[in-house]
Amino acid sequence: MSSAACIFCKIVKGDIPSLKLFESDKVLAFLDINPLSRGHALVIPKHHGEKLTDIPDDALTEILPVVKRLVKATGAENYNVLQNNGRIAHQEVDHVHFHMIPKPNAEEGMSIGWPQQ
Ligand code: IU
Repeated sequence: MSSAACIFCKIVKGDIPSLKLFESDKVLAFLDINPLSRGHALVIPKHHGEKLTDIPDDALTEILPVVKRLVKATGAENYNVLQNNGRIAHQEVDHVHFHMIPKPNAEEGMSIGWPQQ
């Protein structure tokens, strides 16, 4: 299932270019267009679903191993893995995505910059 208006579905289909890091039948990983740190990646199910609870288990279970591989590829020892659901929880793109945000060192520190509610 995909949503014609969904920007991440367009990335999955190749209608919008992305810097792909990993791709399988069910999962795509690509660099975030507005990274919070060098190597900030997004891992998404190809199946369109707005929130975590909309995604089939078989797609979800493929995602964390991909996140883990990306962490290892960066060599980062400090990193955040984030997954936001709903506007109040800072979700901007309504297609489930896991952020993998390396924090290479203290000088190159990450600032998420989310507003206080
Ligand atoms: P959020 O969890 O929904 O707040 O994060 C959305 C992320 O999607 C954010 O980090 C954006 O920079 C990123 N992004 C992207 O990588 N490519 C896009 O075309 C769009 C958003 I729109």
